[in-house]
Amino acid sequence: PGPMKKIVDRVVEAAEGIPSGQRPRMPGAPSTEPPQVAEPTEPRAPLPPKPDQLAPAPLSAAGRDTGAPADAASQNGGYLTTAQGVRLPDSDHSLKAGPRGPVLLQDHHLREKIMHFDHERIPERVVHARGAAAHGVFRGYGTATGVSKAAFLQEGVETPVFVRFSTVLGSRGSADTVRDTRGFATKFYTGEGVFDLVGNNIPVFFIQDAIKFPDVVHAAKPHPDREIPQAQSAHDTFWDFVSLHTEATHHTLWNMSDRGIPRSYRMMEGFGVHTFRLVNAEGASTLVKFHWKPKAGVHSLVWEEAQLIAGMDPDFHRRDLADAIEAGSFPEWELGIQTFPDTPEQTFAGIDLLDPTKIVPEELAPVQPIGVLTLNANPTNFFAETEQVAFHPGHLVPGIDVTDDALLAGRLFSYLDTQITRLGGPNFAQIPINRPHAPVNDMLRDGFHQDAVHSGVAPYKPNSLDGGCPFFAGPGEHAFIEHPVPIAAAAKVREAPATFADHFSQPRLFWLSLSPVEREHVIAAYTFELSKVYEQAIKERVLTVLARVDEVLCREVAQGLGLPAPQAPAGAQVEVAPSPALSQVGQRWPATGRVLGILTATTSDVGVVRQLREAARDAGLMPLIIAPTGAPLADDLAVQRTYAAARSVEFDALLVAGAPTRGADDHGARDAKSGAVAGGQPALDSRAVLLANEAYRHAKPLAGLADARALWAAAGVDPQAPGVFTGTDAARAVSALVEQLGTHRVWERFPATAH
Ligand code: HDE
Repeated sequence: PGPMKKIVDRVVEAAEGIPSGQRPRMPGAPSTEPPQVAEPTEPRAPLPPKPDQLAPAPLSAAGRDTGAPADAASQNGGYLTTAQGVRLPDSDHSLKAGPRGPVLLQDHHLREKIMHFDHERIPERVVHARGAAAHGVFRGYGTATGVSKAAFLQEGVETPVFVRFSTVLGSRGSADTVRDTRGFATKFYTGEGVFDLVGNNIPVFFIQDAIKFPDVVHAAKPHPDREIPQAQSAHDTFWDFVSLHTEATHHTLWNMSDRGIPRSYRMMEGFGVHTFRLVNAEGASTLVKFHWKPKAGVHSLVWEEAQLIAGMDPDFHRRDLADAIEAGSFPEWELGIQTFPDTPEQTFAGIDLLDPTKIVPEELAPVQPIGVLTLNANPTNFFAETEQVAFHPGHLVPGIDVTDDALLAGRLFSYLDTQITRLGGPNFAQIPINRPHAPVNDMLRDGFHQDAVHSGVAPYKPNSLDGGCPFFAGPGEHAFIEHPVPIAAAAKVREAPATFADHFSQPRLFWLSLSPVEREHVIAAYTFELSKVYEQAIKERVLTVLARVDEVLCREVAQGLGLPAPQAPAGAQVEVAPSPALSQVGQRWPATGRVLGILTATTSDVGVVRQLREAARDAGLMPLIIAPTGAPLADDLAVQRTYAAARSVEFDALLVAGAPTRGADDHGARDAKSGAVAGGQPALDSRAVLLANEAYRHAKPLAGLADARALWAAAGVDPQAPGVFTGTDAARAVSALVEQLGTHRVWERFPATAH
C-alpha cells in the first residue's frame, strides 16, 4: 500500500477507534457520571445543569418527548471541528508568526469562528420579540365535527403542537412582567398540514383595520429620539394615539386591567380575536371565535409584584413555564368555540362579528370545548425553535377558513413578509421547527437557505417529463378548498361599516363586569400610566375618553392625577349588561402547579420541613425551600433560595417553618433601614420579615407553625386576618394554603372602594 492509503487508514481508524465507553452521549441524554469541576481531557457528555439552574424537584416521573424531529439534534462526534468537519487541535490561540505575533491572515479557523459569531444575531420580531415556548400535544374531543371537517378536531386524534407566548412591545431582552398584551400562538402539526392559531390573551384589538397597525405600533414603541421607555405603554406617544383613536379604548382598558400583568403564561386565556369560519363535511359553514381556557384558571400579578419581578427576575414567565414543565406539572388549556350562524349580516345579538374591537359575551354564546392542549416538553434550543418558529394566520387546514375581518386580511399578508426579513429568505418552512409533519410536495424551488435536494426535472404543472407528478387532490382527498362565500357587488371605498363607530359600549361592558377590587386595579393602572405622561393635553384627552366609559373610573383617575374630571356628553354612556365571565375573581381553581415558599431557619426541625415539603408535593404544589444560606438542610433537603435571593413575589403562598432570628440567620443583612418594616422586632432577620410583609400585603395565603407568631408581629401580619393560618399541625397548615390558593388570592385583604 502506498503512503496515501496509510493516511486514509489512519483517519478511518481515528474516527472509528474511539472506545464506545468514551463516545460522547447525545445532548440531553441522562448523565450517570458525577459532575466534573476540571475541564475534561477526553470527550464526554455535557455537565448536568448546575443546582441553581435546576427546576423544582419533579412532581411525577413524567416522560420527556421533545416532539422535535430526530434530525433536529445535529452537533455530535467527539472532537471539536470546523464547520467543514475538520478536527481542530486548538481553539484558544490565533495562528501567529511566533508567540508574540503578528497574527497570520491565513488562519481559516480564526476567520470562520469570528465570521460566524459576527452573524449570530438575526433581526428580532418587529412586535412580539420577547417570548417563550413549549412543545405539547392537542387532543380533539370530537365535539367540533358537526361544524368542522378538520381531521385534527376529531375525537381522540392527537396532534403535536408548539406554542409560543410573548409580550408585544418589548425587545428580545426585555422583562417578562411588564404591562402589555401577551401573544398566544399555537402551531398544530396536523396530518393535513400545519394550522396556526395566532392569538392573544386579550380578546379584542386596538384597531379595526390592518392599515392602522404601523400607527399603533409606532405609538406604543419607545420614543424614536431616546429610545425610551422599553416595553412600556406608560408614555406620551401611546396615550396620544389611543386617546385620539378611540376604537383602541376597549383593548386599552383590558391592558390596564389585571389581564395586562398575568401571573404566568400557564394562567392566561387565549383568544383567536377575529371571527373565523368553520366548514363541515357537508360544506355548511359556521362563524366562530376561538378561546383557550387554562385549567389552572386566569390569574394575575398585582402591579407592585410585576414591577419588583421585572428587576429581580426579568425572566419570570419564561422560567415559570420551563420549571413547571420540567417538574412534570404540565400546563393545560381547553380549546373552545363560540358559534354563530353564518348569515350575510355577520352579526350576533347586534354585535358585528367582523369588528375585532368587540367580544360576544359568553353569557350570550357559551364557549363549547372542542379539545385539550397539554404542554409537556421544553424546547431543546431556544434559537432553533422559539426564535425561528414562524407563525401565520393563513396557515389553515381543510375545515377552517377566514372571514372578511379587515384586520385579519392585513395579517394574511404581513406574516409571510416579515419572515423573509427575519429568517433570511423564502425557505423558512424548511427550518426544523416549521416543517409540517404532513408530507410536503411543493414546486417551490431554490432561494436562500434551500435545504431540500429536489429530484426530477419538471417543477411545473402541467408536465409530462416527471410523469405529471405531483397530482392535485380532490375534495375527498383532504384538499383545502376555500369556502365559496358570495361577495356582494359594492363600490370601492376606504370606509368602515357604520357599527364600527361604536367605541364605548364594550369598554363599559368590560368595566361593569369587573369586581370592585379589579376596578381598583384599573384605576391605579391608568393613574400610574398617565402620571408618566408629560403633556397635560394628552392626560385631559384620556379623561374625556374615560368619562364616556364610566364616571367613577374617570373621577378616580382624575383625582389621582390632580385634574378636574370632565363630564361625558349627555347620553354618551350606553346601557349594557355586564358579563360576569370576564371577571377573574369569584371562582375556584385547582391549586396544582402553584409555587410555595417554605421559609426555614437554622432552628427549624428538619423532619417537619421534610413533612411540609412532601405534603405540598402531594397536593400538587411546587415547593421551594428558603434558608439562611445555600447549605442543604439534610442530604435529601436541598435549598432552592437563600435569604439573599428570595423575594416574596416568586411565591403564590408562604409557609413559615421556623422563626428566622437575627444573629443566627442574618448573614449579610446589612440594610438597617429595611428593619423599619419589622416594626421594632430587632430579633428577627429583616429579609424574612420583608418576605412575610410583602406576601401579606399582596393578599397571598400565609401559614406558619407556632413560632411564626413573632414573624407575623414583626411583619405586620394580622394573625386573625382571612387567609392567615397559624398552628402546630403541618398537614393542616398545607391544606389551609391549598384551600386558599383555590381563589388565587385572599381577595378580602385588598381594600376596594371603587364600586
Ligand atoms: Fe401580529 N404580527 N399583527 N397580531 N402577532 C406578528 O409576525 C401583524 C395581530 C400576534 O410568537 C409579526 O412573525 C399585523 C392581532 C402574535 O412568533 C408580524 C397586524 C393578533 C405574534 C405581525 C397584527 C396578533 C404576532 C411579527 C394587524 C392577535 C407572535 C413577527 C393587521 C389575534 C407570533 C411575526 C410568534 C406577530 C403583524 C395584529 C398576534 C409583523 C400587520 C390582531 C401572537 O407579522
